[in-house]
Amino acid sequence: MITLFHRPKTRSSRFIFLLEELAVPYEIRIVTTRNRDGTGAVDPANPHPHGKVPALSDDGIIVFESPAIALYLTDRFPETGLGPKIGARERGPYLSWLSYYTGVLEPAFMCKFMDVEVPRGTAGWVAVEEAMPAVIDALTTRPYLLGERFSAADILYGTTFAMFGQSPMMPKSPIIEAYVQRIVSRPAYSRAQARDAG
Ligand SMILES: N[C@@H](CCC(=O)N[C@@H](CS)C(=O)NCC(=O)O)C(=O)O
Repeated sequence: MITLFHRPKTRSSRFIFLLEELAVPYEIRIVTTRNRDGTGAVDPANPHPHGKVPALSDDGIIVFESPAIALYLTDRFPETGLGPKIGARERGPYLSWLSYYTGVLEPAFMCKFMDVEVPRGTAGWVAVEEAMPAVIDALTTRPYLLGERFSAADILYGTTFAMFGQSPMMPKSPIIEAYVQRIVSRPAYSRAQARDAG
């Protein structure tokens, strides 16, 4: 059985979306996490090494960190077509966008949020102002990051942009707005939202 360690309305919510897309049996285990204001506590039941969410257990095999969970699940259920198989040409862009999400885009957004300047030429990531044009460029000629095919990478990017859409941190872009609409109009997204609400 797949168990998602989850705290409602956090980064783990998008894995309810992915699991709904995959249409495989899963259970949700609600855990506590630390809060920004110093309240809250790591839940001893959560297998993530820092007590963060998401974390996943697949019959005791533990997977943590969002891109790893996305890749694990789409490899585990290849017949669902939500991630290109090993050896497929699209696998290159798939791995690239998954890694870019965690290695570049999230640090870029966090720097902006915390008002920290990204040191040019030394940090492994770039500022939001440089990262977003790369994503927009990729989505200018195609509906999804991999082309015509929706993948788990779009779940990470689409839900992030949906969340930051109204924030001044996010550069306004009709390309991104249309992309977010494509992602949030999926029936699995609505089912996940309902499940996340309890
Ligand atoms: N790098 C992790 C980040 C996970 C993360 O920071 N999750 C937040 C919730 S949105 C959390 O668990 N925060 C509690 C804490 O930092 O202790 C991933 O992408 O999976």
